[in-house]
Amino acid sequence: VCNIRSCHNKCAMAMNSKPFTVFVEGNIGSGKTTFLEHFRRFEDITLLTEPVEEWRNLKGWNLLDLMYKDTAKWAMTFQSYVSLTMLEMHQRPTPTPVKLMERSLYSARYCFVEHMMRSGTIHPAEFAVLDEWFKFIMNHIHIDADLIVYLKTTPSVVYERIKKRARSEEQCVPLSYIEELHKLHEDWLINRQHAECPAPVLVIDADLDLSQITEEYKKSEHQILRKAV
Ligand code: DCP
Repeated sequence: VCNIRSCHNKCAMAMNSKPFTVFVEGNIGSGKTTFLEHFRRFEDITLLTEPVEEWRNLKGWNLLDLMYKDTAKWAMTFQSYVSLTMLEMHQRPTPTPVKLMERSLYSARYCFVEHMMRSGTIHPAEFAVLDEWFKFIMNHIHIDADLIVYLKTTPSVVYERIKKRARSEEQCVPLSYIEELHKLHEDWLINRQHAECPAPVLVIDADLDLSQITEEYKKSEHQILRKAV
């Protein structure tokens, strides 16, 4: 393996090795999509934004909307489809040395499904099925993970953003849900309460507004592009 740090990316590619894989995680409205867009200017990065549009249109059905309108009935179906689309993203062949993904199978399980189980939204039997799928995937399919970027936010800040962006399905999302999701992200990424935290975590202050956030995003560039600062 070439030891020259600055050419490591190219060498890795020439050797046909796996891309350096980064998951971007954080609460709803924490700016994951904006963060990914910041990296569009760089060569050699594959950006995989979350397949929200697929969740909104599966053969004409808006699963995200069904899930928010009747959570007890649709949460299991929705999370099952989220897992499938996330697995497809994890598996997607990447022709570049760096792969930047919005969310992962891990946050689906440790934040969203965990919340549904703890709040009683899904039946323990439904949780058991989702959990068995998750464990089977973890035990039998290799999921590349080299770095997690955690866009850390204050619940009240993202709550205001969610109200402002007015995604129709999210109109009824209460602050308490955002607070609980925040705690689950913290438990997973900061307090390490689950066995699996698959990669080192880089924490970014994502409370800053758009005019200031670029400077904050820049701080992560060298770790993602793996160049000397
Ligand atoms: N969602 C869910 N279960 C998951 C993943 C997402 O219920 N396993 C829901 C929560 C949101 C919508 O899907 O209503 C999209 O959530 P994300 O936080 O993943 O994406 P955002 O678009 O909010 O990200 P950001 O604003 O940070 O770019």
